[in-house]
Amino acid sequence: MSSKGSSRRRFLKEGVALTGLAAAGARPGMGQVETSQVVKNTRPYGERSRFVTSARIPDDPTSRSPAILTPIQDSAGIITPSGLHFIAEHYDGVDIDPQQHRLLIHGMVDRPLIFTMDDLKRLPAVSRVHFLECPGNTSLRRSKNTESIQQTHGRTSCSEWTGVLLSVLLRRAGVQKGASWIVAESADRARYIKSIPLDKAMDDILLAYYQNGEPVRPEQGFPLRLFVPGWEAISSVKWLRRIEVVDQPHMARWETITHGSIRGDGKARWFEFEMGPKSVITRPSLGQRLPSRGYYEITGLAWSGGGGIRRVEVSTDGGRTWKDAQIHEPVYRMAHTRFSLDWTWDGTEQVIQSRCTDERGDVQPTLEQLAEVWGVDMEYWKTTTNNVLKFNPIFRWRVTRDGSVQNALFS
Ligand SMILES: Nc1nc2c(c(=O)[nH]1)N[C@H]1C(S)=C(S)[C@@H](COP(=O)(O)O)O[C@H]1N2
Ligand SMILES: [Mo]
Repeated sequence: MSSKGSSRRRFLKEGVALTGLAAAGARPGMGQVETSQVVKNTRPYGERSRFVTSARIPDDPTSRSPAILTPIQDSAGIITPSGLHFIAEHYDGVDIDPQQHRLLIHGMVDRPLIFTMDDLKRLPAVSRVHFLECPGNTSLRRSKNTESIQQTHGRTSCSEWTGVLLSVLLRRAGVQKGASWIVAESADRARYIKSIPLDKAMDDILLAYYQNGEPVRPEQGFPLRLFVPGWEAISSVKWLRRIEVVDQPHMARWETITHGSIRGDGKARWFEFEMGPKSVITRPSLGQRLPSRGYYEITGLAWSGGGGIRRVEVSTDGGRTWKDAQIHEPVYRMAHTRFSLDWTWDGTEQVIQSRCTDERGDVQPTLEQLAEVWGVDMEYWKTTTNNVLKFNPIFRWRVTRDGSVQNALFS
């Protein structure tokens, strides 16, 4: 962003007043208490400061297995701490002893194989930073009736995943001619099953056993999960125990009834796979309140199943004009990407929004463009009871005169 330098300087000048004010009543080190060696010794696995309270929340406390949402509004950089990764599962999870765990690869292969976790870890490992996003993230229903960005956008997280490429195992097993799909199955009670085209399996699918430098968390599928970069998170089978190579999809309930997206004409879309380009301003965002007029750094995240984020534009005037936001390094393919823009709020009502473009040139659509794709009119979004999944329109927040931030998507 070319204007970055000068607006920084302007901010620093304006900022003098702010800093001076705070310093009057403060002294360095106020509020500090010494911790003892005893505290340090009893924490072989560290905890965050007791003053840090950012937390996941359930989307529906009355549900037996509610989704647990990432506090995306508190995020900085691009990595979601493992303890704040969103959780979505049908029924409950499962507690697996990694010594006992086995992975079976069979079906249309020359040599069916069984791997222990130690076998898998002996193979060459790769580490990749990728987002995971439930297709229900920002679904139409959730985009309307929520009070915080955590509720609208909390079904996506981004981690460094380490494991072995599925293609390595499939080559060892020897995929037979005519095979075109794999079916992955979980070890939990749900017997979660997902069909995935073989091409993707031979490309970049990971069998992940590490997440952010330590074993995958139990909620994320310990000791082994499938990780399918850029695709609907429903493909990333947790607690993975079996992969069958086949010549047609399984049509399991989790890929048909549960995760189909109902169209305007009542039919459902199945097997859509890739997540479209999406971005959102996380600060200021729905549920927050700006304490006073003046300088703010608008910041947010952008991601796309289509590859790397190349451009993010931000509008602070209801979409009349757009400015290129600064894209922060590092930028990984199919990963959350941090962007920011300097902004001075003058105390009047403003609508702020972001849109992103990925490496293929795909641009995050407007509501109008999405309506066209869906073959519906703009009224449909307001009136339908269908919960449209993979809903990725440009999101708008309204900063009102009292500083509170509201959802302006449909107004
Ligand atoms: N075994 C199993 N894998 C699963 C699921 C599940 O219920 N069971 N849920 C899927 C869905 S709907 C999503 S959105 C992602 C969520 O992954 P996470 O809980 O690690 O965030 O896991 C997918 N993999
Ligand atoms: Mo999901």
